[in-house]
Amino acid sequence: MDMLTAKIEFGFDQLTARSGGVLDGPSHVAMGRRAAAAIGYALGSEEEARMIEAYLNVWRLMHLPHLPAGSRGLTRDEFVRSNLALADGSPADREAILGALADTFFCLADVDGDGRVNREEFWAFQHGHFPELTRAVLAEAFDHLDTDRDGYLSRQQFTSSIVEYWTSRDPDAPGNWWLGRPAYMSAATGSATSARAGAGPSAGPGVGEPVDRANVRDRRSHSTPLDAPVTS
Ligand SMILES: [Ca+2]
Repeated sequence: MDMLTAKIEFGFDQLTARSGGVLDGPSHVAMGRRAAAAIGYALGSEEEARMIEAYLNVWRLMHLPHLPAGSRGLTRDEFVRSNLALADGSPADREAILGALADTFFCLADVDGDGRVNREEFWAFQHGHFPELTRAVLAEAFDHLDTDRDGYLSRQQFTSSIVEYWTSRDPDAPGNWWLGRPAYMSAATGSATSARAGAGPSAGPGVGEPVDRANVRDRRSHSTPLDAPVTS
């Protein structure tokens, strides 16, 4: 399996870890709710409603038009196929679709609106999408995405990381680390080459370290009814 397919599959599995392996409307509501809770917005608040609405819009604009007739959600195969088509399609299409989505996501992630995403904002945003990823994994991701190491993801770093994660076959693209250590680096398929892949910083800032600027309202993560793991 090529590295891009491995990234897409891993991403889909993380994205749907709590929605039974299907990407659909309700799973987007859950993402918005989790992201809002991670930021510290109160349950039932206007801010939470706006966040959920933004995620529903992503569903409506990005995925709904591509659903097979009669289907209510995207399966892994469908998701991988449409993502590969986007990756191998024209750069203009990629920019129009994924670039625009990445821009929307940047606005959602930059909670304090200072034009950059700090470590805590990154965690809160990613937690909405990928609730199974730990703080340690996301801290390692942040370290690789923050290529100039200033403690923030610029709009450019943030959006290009999204585009790279979902479409790039460049093994050196920083965006491969969007969800932490890339799956293909530790996967069995790459066992022969994985030894030389671990060139990143060995001990970056870890779990217990205080966040440099915790601009997100607080660190509480309210659990929500939809936040419970869906066991299959
Ligand atoms: Ca910010």
